[in-house]
Amino acid sequence: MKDIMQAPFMIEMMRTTANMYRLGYDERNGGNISWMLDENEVGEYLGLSNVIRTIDTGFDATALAGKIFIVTGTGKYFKNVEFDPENNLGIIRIAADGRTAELLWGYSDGGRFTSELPAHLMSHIARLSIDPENRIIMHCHPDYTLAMTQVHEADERAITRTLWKQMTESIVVFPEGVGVLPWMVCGTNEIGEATAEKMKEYRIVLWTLHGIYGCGRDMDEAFGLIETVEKAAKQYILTANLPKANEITDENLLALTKRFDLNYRKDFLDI
Ligand code: 2HA
Ligand code: ZN
Repeated sequence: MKDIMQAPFMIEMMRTTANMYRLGYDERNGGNISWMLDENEVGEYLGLSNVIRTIDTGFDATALAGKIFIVTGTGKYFKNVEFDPENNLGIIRIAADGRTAELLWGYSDGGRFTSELPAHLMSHIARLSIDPENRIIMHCHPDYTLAMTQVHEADERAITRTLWKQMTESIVVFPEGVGVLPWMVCGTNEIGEATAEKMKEYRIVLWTLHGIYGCGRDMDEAFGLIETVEKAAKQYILTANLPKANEITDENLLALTKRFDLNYRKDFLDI
């Protein structure tokens, strides 16, 4: 067996959580990441028949039976992952009944996966139905995105248009726009179902007065989406109270969609 601490997915989880903590996206135990791993790759590092214990997921994830995920732990701090991954992360496999997670590695103090596992696994199911290559679901609490959900109308078309008009890159990076959920109780199956429904249409979902969900085929895509939305939201918060001298128009946005051949939300433009 190879040393799991050298596994590329382990190194990337440590680097990403540390980076997000330092960016201020994940205070205390805020945020969570789940990454669907390749079974053959995991098998190079772990005996796949060695189940440490089983944990009830509390919902039906039969569509993911047999799939293996590395997931941040509940109550665990992103800042600590790089120093003690075996305690702060876990590798789980969804059992055939769809309701049991088989722990293959990690959560070494007896812990369990993030309280947001329903939102993660339901979002994985939704995204895989749109993009079979999707692997990552990521949630965090970036400052400016969160601030924007306090002061901006929580309407998908309106908030997408505002984000697109903050900087040229926005529509290029998220041409499908952003989904928005109203404030809801977190950690529940209900917010999981609502997030997953939005994920069929968007790779970014804002949770009003809470944070953001992003997804992607790899860590760079999921994180890149979130940091781009956060940068646009920062521009909005920095300038919302100032008179605008220059603005990206709908014609400018249309020109970008042509230049970059974007599959964009046409009904989000006033053209
Ligand atoms: O894991 O961010 O939404 C802590 C959270 C819950
Ligand atoms: Zn959260």
